[in-house]
Parts: sequence; C-alpha cells; structure tokens
Amino acid sequence: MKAIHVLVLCVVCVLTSLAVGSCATRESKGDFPWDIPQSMPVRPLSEAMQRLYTDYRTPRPEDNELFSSFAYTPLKGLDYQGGDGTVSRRDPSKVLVEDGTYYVWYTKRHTSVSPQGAANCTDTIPSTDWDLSEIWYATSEDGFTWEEQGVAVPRPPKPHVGWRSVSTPDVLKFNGKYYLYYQGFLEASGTKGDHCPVTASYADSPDGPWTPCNEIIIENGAPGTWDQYSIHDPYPLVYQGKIYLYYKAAFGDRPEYLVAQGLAVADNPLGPFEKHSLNPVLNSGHETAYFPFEGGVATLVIRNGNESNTIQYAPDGVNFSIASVSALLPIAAGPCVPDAFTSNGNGRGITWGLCHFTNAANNWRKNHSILARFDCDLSLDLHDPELKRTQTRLRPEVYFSKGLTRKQMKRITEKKEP
Ligand code: AAL
Repeated sequence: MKAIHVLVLCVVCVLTSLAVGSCATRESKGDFPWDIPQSMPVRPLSEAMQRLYTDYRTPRPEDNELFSSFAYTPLKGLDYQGGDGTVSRRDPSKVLVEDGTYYVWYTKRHTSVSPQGAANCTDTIPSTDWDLSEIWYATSEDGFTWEEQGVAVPRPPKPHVGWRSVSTPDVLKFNGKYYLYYQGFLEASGTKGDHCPVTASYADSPDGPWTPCNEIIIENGAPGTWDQYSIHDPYPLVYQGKIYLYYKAAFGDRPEYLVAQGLAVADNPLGPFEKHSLNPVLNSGHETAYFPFEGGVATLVIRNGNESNTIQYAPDGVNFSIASVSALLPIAAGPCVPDAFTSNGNGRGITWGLCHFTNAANNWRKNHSILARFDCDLSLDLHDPELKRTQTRLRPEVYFSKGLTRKQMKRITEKKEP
C-alpha cells in the first residue's frame, strides 16, 4: 500500500512539475511544497515540521502502522445481575488464542453488595470494585460472544498472598506451560492506598487446574522508591528469549500522584525477576497493554500522565517514545496478541482485544465494571482505512455526558472566577 502511495505521489509530482515548473523551482520560492515530502526536505524547518520527520514513522498518521483509532462493541454472553453492582468484571488479560479458541482471564467480583469504601468494608463487604475478587476466565469462538467457564484462581486462605483479593491478571505461555500473574492483596484496597505485590499460579492447560505458588513473585520496591507500595497490572511478554513483565505503580502522595510503568525481566516464569535499572520505562499510562512490534515492543498509553492517549514504541523493549497520538483509547486494554510469546523479532501488532468500562451503571451505588471489545489497526498485516481516520465523529450526547460538575456550574454562574 505504501509503495502505491509513493508511486502516486511521484506521478502527481511529475505532472505538477510539467504543469507549473519543476518542484525545485517551487521550493526555491522558500515555501513548503504542496506534495507531501515523504522524507525530511532539505530546507529550514520549524520544530513541529522537523518532528514530523524525526519522531514519526510517516508524515501522515493514516500511513503510520502505529496509529489507529478505536471501535467498540458490547460483549454477548456475560451476565451482570441487571447491573445492580453485585457482579463486576474488569481488567481483562491479553487474549490468548489456543487451538482457534480465544481465552481471557479477568477480575470478577460477586459480592452481596456493591463496593462501600475502605471505611465500611468487612470480610464480605468490598471496599473497592476489585476488593474480595477472584480471577475468572471465559472463552469465545468469535471474540464477540463469550462463555464464562468459571473460576481460575480463587482467593487463597489467610495468610497467603492474595487472601483478601486476587485481581488484574495476565497470562504467559512458556515452554508449554501457562502462568497467570496477578495482584495479591493482603489488605482491603483503599485501606492505606491500593497496596499489593504480584503473585502467580501455573497450569498445564489454559483450563487449569491452576496451582498457586503462594509467594510474592515481584516484590514491591525498597522504602522510599517509586514502586514501594504497589506493583499493579503485571503484563508478561517473551522478548529476546526472556520474560519481560511490564507493570504499573502509582507514586507520590495522593491526590498528587503520578502513574508510571516499569519492567522486570526473568529467565524463568516464577523468577527471580530483576527490575530494570532504568525503571520506570513509561512516564504515563494506567493499565498495561504491550505487544511485540517488528523488532521491538509497542504499547498503548492510556488515562494518566503527560503522554496519555499515545501509542509508543521501544526498539529495545525499554526505551519508549511516542509513535502516535490518538483518542478514545481502550481502558485497561487486554489485546489479542497471537505472537506475544514467540520472541521472533518480527512482531505483527494487534487488531482487537477486550477492555473495561468502570462504573458502568453511572451510579456509584451500583458500582461495577463491564468488559467490552475494542478493534483497531495497529497491525502490519491489516489495512483498514476506516480505523486509520484521525477524525472521530461522536454524537453530541457523548460529549455532554462529560458535563460540568455542580461545583463548576456554581463557580461559573456565581462568577467567582474570571
Ligand atoms: C485497575 C488496575 C489495577 C488497580 C485497580 C485494579 O484498573 O490498574 O487493578 O489496582 O485499577
């Protein structure tokens, strides 16, 4: 496709040159040329125009394999008890393809009441949406209709890591065995913060049975370091023959905190994991979503930080930079990554996955999350011009759903501020 594009540009350039004189003549006027130069033109450039050629794969995002917009579809097959807040599914893992069947693992909370906050929680009343949760899994033949198969990892008995809640899983297949990494809470989330380390379970089949290792697999950082209290969203890939496990931590005193992401590398799935000396490797992004891309690793950076709403690429899996800026990125994305564990230096990218929407009822008394499907074109093997459009047209009600708060309305109408 790119070749056709370049060919068309050349033809247009030749025809235009014949009609109005040579490109060189037009350029010599000093104005930027009409025909989009595909490589950096030799001429003085503003920083913005220079960046177009130094920082992006192609000048137009529509031609950029690491740019996409996102389309969303509700899932069929999962029941939420009428959305009363007692059943929640959130934080899906990457989607695994096993003999043509799709598998996903996720946090499932099924409690008698919706989350009541840390001050009101008990052994059966959850503090947050991911408190008192278990890891469940579902399978699908088409990626749209999902059949819940049951619990993969229940909460272990006290005092094992995760006794209070196990949540936010992701999956690794390594040497024919399967590993689930997840957050293991030893106190109700929200008690002091969202504090937890990472633990794991392993199995011979994606259908289990899963054996918990009952140990902390990724330790929290030393006191005073950025990940001292939490290692969230563990997300493993196999890269250059090693297990590259990305994770996120929030640091700084709330509410003035920053969310960043780190990397821990191991030769064996159950460790030891060594945290990368350059951590954090991303300065933004809430949940983790990484995939092999060409010889490196790409990631969706969503929700928090200066670089939220970007898609980034690291040629070495460590040093990420912005490959494109997009909008409406999938929250807590769990992409379908067929080559997540092949480590062949030829990552093909992603075209879909699952994500979640929190407070799906738009009513905190019925607080729960739902899983949904997203589609995108961040794949070297797909060319979907509709997903490459930069101009996302949304209905007015979508914008109005992000309205002013009562406090803001009061400030504006009482003219307390300019
Ligand atoms: C999520 C994830 C982790 C956090 C909480 C539940 O979206 O980042 O899992 O702990 O929020």
